[in-house]
Formats: sequence, structure tokens, C-alpha cells
Amino acid sequence: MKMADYTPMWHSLGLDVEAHDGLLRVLGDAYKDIYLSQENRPERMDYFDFVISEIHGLRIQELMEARRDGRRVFGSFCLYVPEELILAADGISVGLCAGADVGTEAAEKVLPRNTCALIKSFFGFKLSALCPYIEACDLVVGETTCDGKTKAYELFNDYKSTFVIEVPHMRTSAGRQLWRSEIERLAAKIEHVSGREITADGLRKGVWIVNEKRRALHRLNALRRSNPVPISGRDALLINQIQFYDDPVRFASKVNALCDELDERVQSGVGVAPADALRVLVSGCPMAAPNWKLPFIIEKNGAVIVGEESCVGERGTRHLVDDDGATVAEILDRVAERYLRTDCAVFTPNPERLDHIAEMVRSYGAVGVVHYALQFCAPYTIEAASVERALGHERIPLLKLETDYSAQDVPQLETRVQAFLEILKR
Ligand code: BJ8
Repeated sequence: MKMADYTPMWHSLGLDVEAHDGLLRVLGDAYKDIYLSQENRPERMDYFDFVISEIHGLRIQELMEARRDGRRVFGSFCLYVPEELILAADGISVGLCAGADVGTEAAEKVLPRNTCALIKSFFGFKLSALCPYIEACDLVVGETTCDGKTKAYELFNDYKSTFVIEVPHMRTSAGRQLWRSEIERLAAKIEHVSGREITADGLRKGVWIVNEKRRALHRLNALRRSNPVPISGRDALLINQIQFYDDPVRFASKVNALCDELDERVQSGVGVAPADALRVLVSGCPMAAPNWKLPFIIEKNGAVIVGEESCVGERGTRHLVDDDGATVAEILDRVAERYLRTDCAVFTPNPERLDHIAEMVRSYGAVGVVHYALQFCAPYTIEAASVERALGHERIPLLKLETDYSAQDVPQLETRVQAFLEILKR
């Protein structure tokens, strides 16, 4: 299908249209190699292929139309920003571009070189005028997770209005209190920006929509426990990435439709990889779209990824918000509780994450874990040692990798992955 001409829209958003065309060309080629070349893909991946082909086109058009209808768009880079609150004010939540090696030179004029690729990427996208989502949103919501993001948002606010919420780093009673009050402060800000009151009904609806989206992803994850596995890790990652862009109701229905097909595959023993393919779990930093480098390397070397212990994966979706709150205050309590359970490495101590990785290895039948950390990401590179220790106790093999968004280290990564897969085979 031929893409419509979105050039006037991109101009109106202030994008560098020429550079943006170049970016879409590069991504289109990468997508063909990494995704469309896969054999025996589920047919209903066609919807997700379509979303990707229109990710800077039709979806942005939808956002602009929603804005014309008076709805507001909120962008974020982190799981600690509750979509439920945004939906409660009839707003739209979008994840912002942060997964490509783009605008690095411009970003490094502002940020130190030894900043993680994700932070440099979102700066690069903004400074190079390449992310239509950043331009289409009314407010960016940042968070004090790692030091890099915390300080970067101060600077980012010079380019785009950014509201920062404070995420505690310990689940103490003081931390819980702080977080509950931050949820309230964010709700007030969303009300102010959107000009709409957040009511108990609105919150209930927001909770229901996001829970349904997560339930659909739980269903997808459960199907990946089968052997042979009915869908590749690359495709599952893609779906997890798309959840941050797509309309949540439409997304959930498309994931459920895909799961119906995967159910049939499982019934008839159809897999995307042979039943004896090595089953690997990936754990660590989030892989924002279009960061597909490592999954491609792992799977093109014959293994299959059966789960992601990641914010773009099960860390972000496993908990639901309890839907038994009646008043605004009660529902905000439930939202705050649910989000504080997210076991990001910025928390200390963080034993839930270590338990969860081992539990995922068992439940997905994985034979090894690839720990993926972005260079200069202190929380995940340091916590990798605790992961190693915890998995060592259970004799679960682990490969620790540090990388960035460039293609320079692909040969070294491939060599290390191949060596690890050889060990797993033995
Ligand atoms: S909840 S993982 S999305 S903070 S990679 S910017 S931690 S230096 S992305 Fe994250 Fe929220 Fe946690 Fe998830 Fe910093 Fe590390 Fe960079 Fe990171």
C-alpha cells in the first residue's frame, strides 16, 4: 500500500523533512531485513507491519485530528508515567522517539558523550527535528529515575515544555507517600493542560482500558511459553514497542486477534522456530523502537527469544491496577501502588527484579539469559552483577552485554552471542 503524502503535515510540525525522509528510508530498509525477511510469520502481524509503515504518518495525523477536537497529547519516556491518568482526562499518551542513533552530534553539543544512548537519542531527535511525536505533543512528562534522565529533562525543558515527577528510589513508607503525592500532582497538571477534570468514572475507564491492553499482552506472553514457540522474539518486541504509540483499545483488539491465530498455531504445533531451537530470555534496559539490533543478532543465529524482562516487555505489563477503587482518591491509591511495583533498576534494593528474571526463565522454558545494558547506564550495568549472582545460584547461564544504538559493535556482539549459544547447546 502506498503511503499518503504527509509532507505538509511534517512541515507544519517543524520537522526537517529532508532528513526525516532519509531516516524513514533507512528504517524501511532495516525493517525489511529484520522483520519482513522472517519465514513463517503469523499472518496477523500484517497489522503491526502497517502500524510501523505509518508510524510517522497516519498515527500522527490521528493525533493532530484529536488535538483539533480538543484532546491533549502527553509524551513520555518511561513506564512510571501512568497512562490511566492521561486517559481519564480524555488525553492521549505516547512514547517518544528514543531508540535510534539519530542526531547524536547535535545531542553531544549539549550532553556529555558518556550519556546513555537512550537519552542522547531523545535529545538528538528533538534537536534534529526528526520526531513528529515530540512536536505533536502538548506536554512531555519526565521522571526522576536515573540521574541522566533527571538532569537531561532540565535541559530538555528549554526545547519542549517538560513536567517532571519525582520517582522515589526506595519502597519505604516515605517513598510511598512521596509517590502518592506525585501521582496527585501529575493528575492536577494533566487536568490543567487538558482543561478537563479527572473524575472517578474517567479514572475507572482509564484503568479498564490499560488493564485490557496489558491482559492482551499477557495472553501473547502465555502463548510464547509453548514449544515450538508460535511467534519470534523480534515480532513480540515489535508489538511491545507499538503499544507505546497505538490507540490502546485498537491495539488490544489487534493483539487479541493475533493471539487467536497463535492459539491455532499452538494447537497444530506450528512454530516460528524448530522445537529444538535454543530458548533465550532477554533482560535489562528497554529497547525502544527501532532498536532491534540485539534480538536480530540472537535470532539470526538460530536461537529464539521467548521473553523480555524489560520495560518494553514484561516489566512494564505484568502488573494490573486493582479496579476496586470507588472514589478518585481510592483509584489514585491503586494506580500509585501498581506503578511503584515496577522493578526498574533505579530502585534500591531491587530483589523483585532478580526473582522475576529467574521466574521468567522457568516459566518460559528458557535455557539462558542475555543481559542487555546500554553503555553508561549505571542502574542496569551495576545491577547486572546482582543478576549474575542470583542466576549463578540457580545455575542459569548468563551473557552480559553492553552496547549502544550504533552498528559499530555488531560483529563483536555477534561473536559473543554465537559463543554463548554454543555454551547453551552443550
Ligand atoms: S522504568 S528502565 S523506562 S527509567 S538506559 S535512561 S535508566 S541511563 S530507560 Fe527506564 Fe523508566 Fe526504569 Fe524503565 Fe537511564 Fe539507563 Fe539510560 Fe534508562
